[in-house]
Amino acid sequence: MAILIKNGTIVTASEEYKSDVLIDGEKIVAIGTGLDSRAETIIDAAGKYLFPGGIDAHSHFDLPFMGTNTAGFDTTPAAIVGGTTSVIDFTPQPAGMSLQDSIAKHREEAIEGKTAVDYSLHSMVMDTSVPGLFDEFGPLVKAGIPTIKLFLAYKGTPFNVDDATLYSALEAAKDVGMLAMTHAENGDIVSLLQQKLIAAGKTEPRYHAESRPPIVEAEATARAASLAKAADAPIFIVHVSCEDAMLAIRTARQQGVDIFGETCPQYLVLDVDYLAKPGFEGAKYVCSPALRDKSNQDPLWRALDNGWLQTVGSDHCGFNFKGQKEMGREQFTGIPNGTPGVENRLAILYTYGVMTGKLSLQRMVDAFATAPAKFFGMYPRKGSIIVGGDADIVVFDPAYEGKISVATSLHGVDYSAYEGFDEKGRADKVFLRGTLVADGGKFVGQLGQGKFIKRQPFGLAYQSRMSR
Ligand code: DUC
Ligand code: ZN
Ligand code: ZN
Repeated sequence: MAILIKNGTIVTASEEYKSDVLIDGEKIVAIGTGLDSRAETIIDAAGKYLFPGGIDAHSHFDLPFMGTNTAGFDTTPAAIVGGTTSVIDFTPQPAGMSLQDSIAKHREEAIEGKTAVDYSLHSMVMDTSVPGLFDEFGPLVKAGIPTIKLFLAYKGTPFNVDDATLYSALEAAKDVGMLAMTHAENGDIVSLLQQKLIAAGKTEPRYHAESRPPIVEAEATARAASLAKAADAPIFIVHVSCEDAMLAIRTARQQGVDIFGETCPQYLVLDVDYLAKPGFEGAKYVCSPALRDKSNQDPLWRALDNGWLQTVGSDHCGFNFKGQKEMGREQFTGIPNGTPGVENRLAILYTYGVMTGKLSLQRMVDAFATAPAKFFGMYPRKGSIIVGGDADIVVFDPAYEGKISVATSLHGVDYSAYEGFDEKGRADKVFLRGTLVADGGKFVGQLGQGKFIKRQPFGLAYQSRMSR
């Protein structure tokens, strides 16, 4: 069935122009002005932008973490109404299990038949005592999983790895086109500071930020960059939250290290004061890295606009306040880390970036869709509006004005981290592979419609190096 979207303004990572888009089946088959077609459905997009469907390369659906689980893939309609048509979810490695079995388990138990978005998975390297773990990288890449994640943070938990493990993983990864991603915080120092704060009776949510100050992130980021240099391998730093960590990435890249970075909406618009909200409400904002002093926000926007950081992922973690965040009432170290946000990525970038002049539309589209598609091996099938690509399209109404609220959210959790924030513009219609899945802010698709995306090995990212 053909669909013609007429009179819209297409925005890509490099251009903005008025054009029609013809969709046939799951693909974009023509782009041009005055397309004359006998399409069954014609949509007038005059006054609207057409953005590529967003790619959120950082989600945690159904993640067992800190003694509880995040909301599952049945809540992915939240992504769709927020203009995100694909996610790349992090797959934990249960103790003793191979990476490939961990991936199969996550797909079977958490995803298949449930997801509303197209999806892929990053493999989390956790239990390195499993024999032949690094030998799995090649088969994983062949199976369309060309990314691993390693945590320098979370000392004393199954997530944490040491420097030698990161270095060895980087060496093994580069040979097979695998890209290593790193959560860069100094786990030793965080653990020490946590113990000191708790011993001093400083147990409230706001001490979460004191236990992991910017220096623990900046130090681990610089160290990860050095290990990547030593291993002569590319590295991708997730959720960069502060100016100093961003500068560590920029400096290393200027010195020739193939290092890239992501930031997240929470670090662009929320700050450390949220953690001090009264009545334990600060727990809603406990995520790691921690929220920072507001002075970090403009440098992060500037880094995005200049391409010093390349992508924006949500780091979506759907924990309820009641029953889950409350697990840390006695002390902040018991609060499950993470904020929900898969629905809000486009709204925050457009309202607080584009509308304030901090981010160009092209850079927004790049960070929201195109750059993640390139880094993570989904381009050109996904990530742009391009003939032959999947018809993942957001018809964006810039005239819409509203507020973000838990009352209208599809996150499936009992609070919004952005409650009351303005929303200027919104995804009016969202197409996933040619099917209308959101209309007027409502989900009109089906759970189970999302498909697995087999991704290509790392390499295309080299074409999108922006500044050295
Ligand atoms: N940070 C979070 O805030 N939540 C989940 C994992 C992480 O690294
Ligand atoms: Zn992380
Ligand atoms: Zn994360």
